[in-house]
Amino acid sequence: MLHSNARGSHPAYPVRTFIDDESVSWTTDTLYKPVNFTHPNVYDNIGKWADPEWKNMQVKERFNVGKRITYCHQGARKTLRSANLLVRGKPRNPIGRTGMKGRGLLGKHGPNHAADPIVTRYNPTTGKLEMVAIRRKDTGQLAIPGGMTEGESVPSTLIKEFKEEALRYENNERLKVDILEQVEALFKKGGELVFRGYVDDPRNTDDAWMETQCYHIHIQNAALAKSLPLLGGDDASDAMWINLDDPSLKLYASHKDWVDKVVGKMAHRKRLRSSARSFK
Ligand code: RP5
Repeated sequence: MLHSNARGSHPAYPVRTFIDDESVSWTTDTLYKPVNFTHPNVYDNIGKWADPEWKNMQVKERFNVGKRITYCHQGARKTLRSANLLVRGKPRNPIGRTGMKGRGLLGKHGPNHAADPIVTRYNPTTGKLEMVAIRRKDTGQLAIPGGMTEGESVPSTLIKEFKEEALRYENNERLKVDILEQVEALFKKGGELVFRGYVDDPRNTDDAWMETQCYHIHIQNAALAKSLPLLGGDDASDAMWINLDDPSLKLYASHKDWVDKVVGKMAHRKRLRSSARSFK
């Protein structure tokens, strides 16, 4: 993976130093002068969700950064230190150069952890596999309704982000009781792990990057899926069912890679079901 989004543009970022495919790897010798950028919003939130600047951190604080968890190598859980992702004690992007140092919009030095729920159904009319997607306010792209874990567990982030970004049910007791309880019960079952690791996110830099744990939750109950009150909230301007059978579908960051895995898995299961039926 050459993390093309992490070398690309973001509406809130200055233009990065250009990095061609050959120069991504840290082991390639090249004259490298990355742009230095940390967004003012990060400085405003130091001590909340953002770390202090590296130069202002005590030796012990820096050492503790090395104990942070990364899932970058095929989803294996390691500390940054044991995964060899520290250079002179400071975390360095596991995939390679991004053309930018500093933290951009990301608060943590090293991995910034997120959780992503892929919620699917078969459309009752077309029979096609669909997913609940949101439209992100920052880039305008369609995306999985995921979010930062912010110290919470992955299961509680999955349901929290899904509710915040994709559902609107306030002041509607019927939705709260009938629908929300069923959705929460589905999430509580846990879903299936699709991916765990580095996200090719356009906010990544050499010093800070996104990692996620992505879970698949399929809604079999067609009536429940149909009555989800989909409406964008928080970081999302819109929420909707999208057809996953669309070859032109583009999604934020690496989201399409994980969605493709789910599409493949569901197609395989469908084939197994129909061959089991033909043997009866
Ligand atoms: C992506 O950013 C993750 O896959 C997740 O969808 C998202 C989390 O960031 P916010 O939506 O909270 O900005 O890398």
